[in-house]
Amino acid sequence: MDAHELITRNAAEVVTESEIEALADDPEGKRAYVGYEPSGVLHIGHMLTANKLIDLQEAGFEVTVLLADVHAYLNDKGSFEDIRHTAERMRDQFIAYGLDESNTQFVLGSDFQLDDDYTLDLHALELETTLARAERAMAEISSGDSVKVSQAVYPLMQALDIPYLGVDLAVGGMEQRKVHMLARDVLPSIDREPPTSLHTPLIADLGTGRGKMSSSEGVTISMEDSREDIESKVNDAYCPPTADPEPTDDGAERENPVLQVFEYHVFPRFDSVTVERPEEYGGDLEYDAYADLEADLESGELHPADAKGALAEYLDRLIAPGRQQLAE
Ligand code: IYR
Repeated sequence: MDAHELITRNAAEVVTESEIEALADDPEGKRAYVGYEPSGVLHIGHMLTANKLIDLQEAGFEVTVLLADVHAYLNDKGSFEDIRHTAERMRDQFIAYGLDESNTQFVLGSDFQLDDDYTLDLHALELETTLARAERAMAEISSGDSVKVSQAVYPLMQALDIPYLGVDLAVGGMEQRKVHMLARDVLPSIDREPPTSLHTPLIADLGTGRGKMSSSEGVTISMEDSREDIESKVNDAYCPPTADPEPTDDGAERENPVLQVFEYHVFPRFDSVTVERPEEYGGDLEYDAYADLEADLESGELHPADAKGALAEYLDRLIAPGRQQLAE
């Protein structure tokens, strides 16, 4: 796979295509980053952007993981002391998951976001941004119903992180896109370059195929799960046997989260996937590419129960090193 394919595979969007092409032409020594509000234990949402960081490392990039303690504090995630403590646990989880330790820089937000220069630049961005714009940028990130001033400051700090960390590429889930668009618009006002960004898709809730999989609601998979937990969650997952998921009562769209997890989590990390089946049902199936597995599920050649069995097995393999690290 060439650098451009590694950088863009499974991305929902890149901004802009020509800027990504320029990075792909000469990726050696370029730096990409993702910021995470510390939560201690990695879950499947973190793993999705981490997979992209692993792709980028393979393409020649250096990687920064921002443990965004100040952002978590602004987003009402607890006391600053607790958040900081949690951040320390997260670092080891990322390494256990498979980020290349020799090529990953971990930075705590509070190590630079409280400096004088940063604060003054932040105030300059505050002068450039309407409350309505900041609020819109946060719509898919903020927790809580009522908008606090802290939530208007949050996206401006996220924008400022990009030049302060000196990165060439900002990576995040699709819920981060409006913050990155805001960054493109406001950073030139303080003589900084508009940043290039890459967004990973949102994965539907495992149980229902609706909305987005997250740790706060619905079913998620985390490094704390035992093999049995994973098996039972995957077993209960929504996985219609045909290409047309059943409509919901309210007409909302549904995805097949079992297929999504194969596509975004399993195939990027394994060269091939074996679905074990008893001889009487046709014996084992071997897939080198996600599209073949999808086609077989949708044609009925592959039964959802067999697909789920394989998914639990491969998820368990992805999670085992993190589970082991938590036990140490
Ligand atoms: N908004 C992210 C956390 C975050 C991301 C970046 I990229 C930053 O520079 C700072 C914070 C989240 O929703 O988890």
